Amino acid sequence: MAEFKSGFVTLVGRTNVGKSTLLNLLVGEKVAAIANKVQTTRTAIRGIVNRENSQIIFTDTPGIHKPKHKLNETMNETSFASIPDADVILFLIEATSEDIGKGDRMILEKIKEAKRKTILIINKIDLVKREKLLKLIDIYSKAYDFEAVIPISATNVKYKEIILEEIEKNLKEGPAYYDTEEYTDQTMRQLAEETIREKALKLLQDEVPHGIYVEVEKMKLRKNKNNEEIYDIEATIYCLRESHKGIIIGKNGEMLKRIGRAARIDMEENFGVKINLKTWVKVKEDWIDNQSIVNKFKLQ
Ligand SMILES: Nc1nc2c(ncn2[C@@H]2O[C@H](COP(=O)(O)OP(=O)(O)OP(=O)(O)O)[C@@H](O)[C@H]2O)c(=O)[nH]1
Ligand SMILES: [Mg+2]
Repeated sequence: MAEFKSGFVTLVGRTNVGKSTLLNLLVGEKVAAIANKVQTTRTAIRGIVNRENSQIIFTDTPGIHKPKHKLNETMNETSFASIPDADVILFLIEATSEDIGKGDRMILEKIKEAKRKTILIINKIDLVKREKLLKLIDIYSKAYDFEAVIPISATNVKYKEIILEEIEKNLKEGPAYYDTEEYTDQTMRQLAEETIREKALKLLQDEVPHGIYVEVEKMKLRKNKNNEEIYDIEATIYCLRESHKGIIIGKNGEMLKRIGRAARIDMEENFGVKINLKTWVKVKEDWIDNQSIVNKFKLQ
């Protein structure tokens, strides 16, 4: 019989390279928020893949970026702190890169220090020509001794198995750390908060979405008149300024309704249960520089 393997795999990379997209692809469930904006992921999110002969526990991390405030600093710290703890690192870069940029070089230095097994994932190959890709592979292969270099498109499911097999090859014998039915260690409350934040990120513009955080105050399962199970969820979207509050609520409350509707549809699909979602918007100035609030996003 084949030995059972297990291990912790961390996804690291600059912001917006597609780490969360890849995590969701590998897990086969939506565990992390995705948006075409920088700094979508704020905290370490675990996704679990259970295979016949292995259990792989992934940690998605906030993208590395230039810090402007305490939240940013904490996000970078969370990502760098996850590197030495990993059995295998998935280092994601964008295929469109010409060279090893400053952010990627910084990540590579941390990987070198930690001396962890690392697989280089070159994402978004749908956006570049082959010659450019080969050049990039060459540059990176000279910079570090990667276990493997895999060019992919995280939006295409055909790459899933290739990556999982490569990871499995690099894992050691070990037990299943999590129940094999589980695919994340996030609570439903955290998933609900992330879903609402993702919709706000997608629908809002400029600096507004980066200054928000979501807190679910109530989550209660009940039966409705037709004896169907329904979750009552109440959440508050905190933002930095009165003007932001106005934008989030929108004319006649339209924007908040859109955010709520999109979040509800997503959650009903992911949780497999009807949802009754109520949302409020409140201003909490300077929360982004408030260490005790920001600690909420620290690596657990
Ligand atoms: N064209 C293309 N776009 C992709 C691919 N993978 C991801 N994206 C897009 O890239 C954007 C960022 O994806 P995310 O998964 O949120 O990126 P991230 O690295 O988690 O970003 P942060 O959480 O901010 O660090 C989204 O709009 C994705 O749809 C890909 O293979 N090709
Ligand atoms: Mg992300």
